[in-house]
Amino acid sequence: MLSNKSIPVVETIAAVATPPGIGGIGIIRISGPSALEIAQILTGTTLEKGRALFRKFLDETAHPIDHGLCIYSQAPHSFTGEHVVEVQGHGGPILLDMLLERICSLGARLARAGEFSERAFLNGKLDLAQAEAVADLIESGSRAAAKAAIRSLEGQFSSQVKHLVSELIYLRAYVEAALDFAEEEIDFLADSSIQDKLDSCRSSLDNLLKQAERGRVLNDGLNVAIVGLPNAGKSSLLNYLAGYEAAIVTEIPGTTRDVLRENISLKGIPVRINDTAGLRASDNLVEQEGIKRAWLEIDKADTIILLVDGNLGLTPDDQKIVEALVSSNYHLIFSKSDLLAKPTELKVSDYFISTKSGEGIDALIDLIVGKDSDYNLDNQTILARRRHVEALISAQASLNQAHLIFTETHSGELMAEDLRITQQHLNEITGEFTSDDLLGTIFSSFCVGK
Ligand SMILES: Nc1nc2c(ncn2[C@@H]2O[C@H](COP(=O)(O)OP(=O)(O)OP(=O)(O)O)[C@@H](O)[C@H]2O)c(=O)[nH]1
Ligand SMILES: [Mg+2]
Repeated sequence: MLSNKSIPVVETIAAVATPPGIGGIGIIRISGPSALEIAQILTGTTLEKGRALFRKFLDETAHPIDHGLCIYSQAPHSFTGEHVVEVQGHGGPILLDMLLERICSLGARLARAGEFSERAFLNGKLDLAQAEAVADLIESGSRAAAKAAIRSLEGQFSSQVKHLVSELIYLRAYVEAALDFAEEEIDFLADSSIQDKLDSCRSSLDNLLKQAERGRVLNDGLNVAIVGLPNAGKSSLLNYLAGYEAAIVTEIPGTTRDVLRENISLKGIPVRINDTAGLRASDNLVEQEGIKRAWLEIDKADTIILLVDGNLGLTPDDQKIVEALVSSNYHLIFSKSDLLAKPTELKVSDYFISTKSGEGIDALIDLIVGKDSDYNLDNQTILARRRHVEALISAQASLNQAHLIFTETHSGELMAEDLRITQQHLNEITGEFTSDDLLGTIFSSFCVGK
């Protein structure tokens, strides 16, 4: 006997799509197979696809709860790819609750966070990077980020990933063909066109990674830690950049204990500046705790500003800090240049600043956010997430490995495997190869109604 038990039933979902609170209009979105039927019972009328119709929204006794526009989008021509009806009533929270309750009593259930976007993804209306761009566009913290997010949403990021994947598929086909004709493998791999294709993939990937890293910074902001010996001028720098006296500044070494954080914007990029306790050996419990926290900030920072008192120059104690900084993402900056009799005593390549005169601060900002990083002027920037950058870094590592094998061992089999892994990492970005767990994590971070 035939049974349809294994076919999952698609439920119709509904949620308020406008933000909570009072507003002129409040929108409820209904999506799924029964969306039209529910809306037609709700309005007691027939709806037509693609037309905004003014209707009353009725309760079970046919009394109006509210009235407004109803817009029906027929599957698959809707955001989710399913039948969708948007019910636009007045924007009062109680009213919208009543409407939503009525819609649920007609057969819909409340949507989970991100469920509309998840359905759009599952129905092939958006790829994963585009679905993420919807959330990032809504949450963008600056104009530059919003502009970059719409570019990602319109597919500028995904199309570059897809282009790279098709280059890789071509290369894989070439290498795998060589494996199928094992005796001729050496000849195949000696073919200079493989080298050319490999080089082309590597340079496209490097370029995409640079763009994604910029997009990630625009999305998340940069985390900058100011560190150094006590009295180096760290808190003075924080205050200068923040534009007000956020931190206590005194000539007593060891003034700052807690980490002080200020969110600022440098050249259109959101930056979080963290001022930390001076790093030195201390018997004081409170200071010890501050120093411990300073090291935690160092671990988390995208960029570290290691401030050194310009009057004293690089002392053995500064040298110890340099040695303890395992990562290379720090800039050594000399402070208090206004006190230097002859700043030229320093090497030309050294950076020096003064928070008294403002000298060197513009150059320091360039150092933090990158010299040519006016994201507002750039109309190429795409918005990306840390997840995308990590996938591109993994793809780069396996592609470099494939290159190494190609140049050194000429093993077609190993090379084919690395190319396969590279492609898999790239597919994680657009969602063609993504675990259900990851999808769950991504979509549940969206808000309800999105
Ligand atoms: N002339 C001059 N003095 C500065 C400058 N920056 C800081 N100072 C002075 O240096 C002393 C220490 O400054 P802070 O900003 O408190 O130094 P800090 O690195 O935060 O010190 P701790 O919190 O103790 O680790 C204060 O007396 C500041 O006025 C500068 O650019 N020029
Ligand atoms: Mg301080």
